[in-house]
Amino acid sequence: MVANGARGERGVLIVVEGLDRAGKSSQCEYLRNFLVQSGHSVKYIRFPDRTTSIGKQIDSYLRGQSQLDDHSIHLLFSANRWELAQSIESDVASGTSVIIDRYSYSGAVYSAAKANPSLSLEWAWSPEIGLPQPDLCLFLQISPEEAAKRGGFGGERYENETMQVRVRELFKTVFDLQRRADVRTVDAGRPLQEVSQDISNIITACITRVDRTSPLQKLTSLSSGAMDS
Ligand code: Z5A
Ligand code: MG
Repeated sequence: MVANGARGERGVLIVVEGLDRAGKSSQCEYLRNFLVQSGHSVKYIRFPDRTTSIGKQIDSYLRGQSQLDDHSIHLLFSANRWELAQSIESDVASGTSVIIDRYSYSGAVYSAAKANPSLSLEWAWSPEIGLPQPDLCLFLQISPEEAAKRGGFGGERYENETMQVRVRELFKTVFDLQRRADVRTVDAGRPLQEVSQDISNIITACITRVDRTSPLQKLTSLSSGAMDS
């Protein structure tokens, strides 16, 4: 695998998505080590980034310590990505690969899963348009039964059966519509090492395939993603 920096190429932008307890953060950690050992400079970001002032408002909302209108919290999640967008772009441009744990796809589907009549999936996607488009999105798929074996729901908002069922369906819809995105579904219900092995194979192929002399693209509207394909 050709490490970043070689021939002045940019880094790659990889997003890891999936349902609750699919193992996203565990696999991001694995992926970071895998890329570092392969000679890459790597940054790991997770959304929500609860450290910023916007992130602190999100954290309080998720813990049930504050109440916010559905649209307002949705826009805060998006703003939390926008506040890091420039630094992601400049890191990637200077040869650092960036791994992101949850991104715009989670942003759109969790809000749309609330089934608020004035918060459609299209509406939820709109503020994401123009953010850096990942070179690859790994979608960690897990059945409700396998997820349940990893412990019960935690105490945060959205950690309940009704939300998770809707979120599962909406992830399918958003990936069908955003066909520009290179999405690879990984069966995450298997032992950690088996999942990691699949991920390293997919990443190695992605790094070879991506044209790292061209800049990152931007996320487009959901419908334009479908029409272009
Ligand atoms: N949200 C939103 O509404 N809008 C947005 O724009 C964004 C997010 C970005 C908090 O997210 C909530 O915010 C989330 C979506 C919403 N709500 N829900 N549900 P978060 O990312 O901060 O949530 P988290 O705390 O990281 O939980 P998680 O993502 O569900 O977990 P995970 O990262 O997928 O799993 P993990 O922490 O790696 O592993 C979970 C456990 O399973 C742990 O004990 C592991 O050791 C174990 N594990 C992992 N993999 C395996 C395998 N393969 N076998 C056995 N056990 C395993
Ligand atoms: Mg996580």
